[in-house]
Amino acid sequence: MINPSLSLRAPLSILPEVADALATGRAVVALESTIITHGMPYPQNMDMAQQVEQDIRDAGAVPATIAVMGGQIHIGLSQAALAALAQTPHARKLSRADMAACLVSGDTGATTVAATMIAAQLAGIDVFATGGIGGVHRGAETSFDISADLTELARTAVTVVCAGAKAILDIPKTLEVLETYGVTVIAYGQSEFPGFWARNSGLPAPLRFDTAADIAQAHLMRARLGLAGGQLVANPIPLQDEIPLPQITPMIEQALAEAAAQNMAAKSVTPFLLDRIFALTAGRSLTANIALVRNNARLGAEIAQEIATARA
Ligand code: PSU
Repeated sequence: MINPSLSLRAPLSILPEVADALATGRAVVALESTIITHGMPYPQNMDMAQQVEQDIRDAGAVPATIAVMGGQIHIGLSQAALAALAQTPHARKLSRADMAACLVSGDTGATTVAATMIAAQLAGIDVFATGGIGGVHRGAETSFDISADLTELARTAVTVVCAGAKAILDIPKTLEVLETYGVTVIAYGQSEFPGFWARNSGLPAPLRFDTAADIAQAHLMRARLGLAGGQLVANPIPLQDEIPLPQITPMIEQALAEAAAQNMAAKSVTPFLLDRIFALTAGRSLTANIALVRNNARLGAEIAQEIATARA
């Protein structure tokens, strides 16, 4: 359900297909746009965005890609808007801190996990699928670089499906912070926390569920308990698409060393590292990234349908 007290005031522009699905209680899956503008090069980013929307439709749910344009938070993008966004190289990368300011300025802004969660909650969407979340960066004990995605998971009641965390982050510290914040972290179908490009990370997941129905029930139970905050579902990349940990680890280490040598900081760190790892893996990281986002979209659609059925 749309939260009327919030959404009446928020400048939301909801695509008719999405508005119809929300009004009739059908399953909707939110998608972020930073992965389009900052996570992948053109034209692969546009192909990925269209393919992922199709995957969600094929799985029986309605996709809602979210972005800020022209002073409105768009919940669902037309094909033309999606294509335009994929070719906007200087879109702002929005999080909680700068979303309102971007709406005021009228600039085009891509939503990170944090900003997409805020928009999804305003629109009444429970489930959001993406590739990777931001987390605690390596060296955070001195840089204090911790993604606002983690704080958002602590306060906004959306279930986020990702493929685990990338080893460009400090994964043990990321899991520690999520635990401190009371975020439900669930590995899907395995006991180990997945490592994005690799199915494993060497770390146990806090929780494991094997069905979308159980994940949906846990989402609804959090609401019944009145708990703020969301769930993070970590869905391992399909076996045929993974870059095993021993192969990807040295490339991650090299990219991190280059980022440090070039004094990369704040919002530019993640896009820089993704770009370098793309080059070092000769493009394989991108193929894997697309495969895992599609896999997450399909699981997100299943969870959203289970939630819709339970509410009907
Ligand atoms: N991880 C990816 N691709 C991405 C991102 C993360 O594999 O595009 C984006 C997401 O939008 C995420 C954001 O919310 O980066 C985190 O950025 P930061 O670390 O600056 O908070």
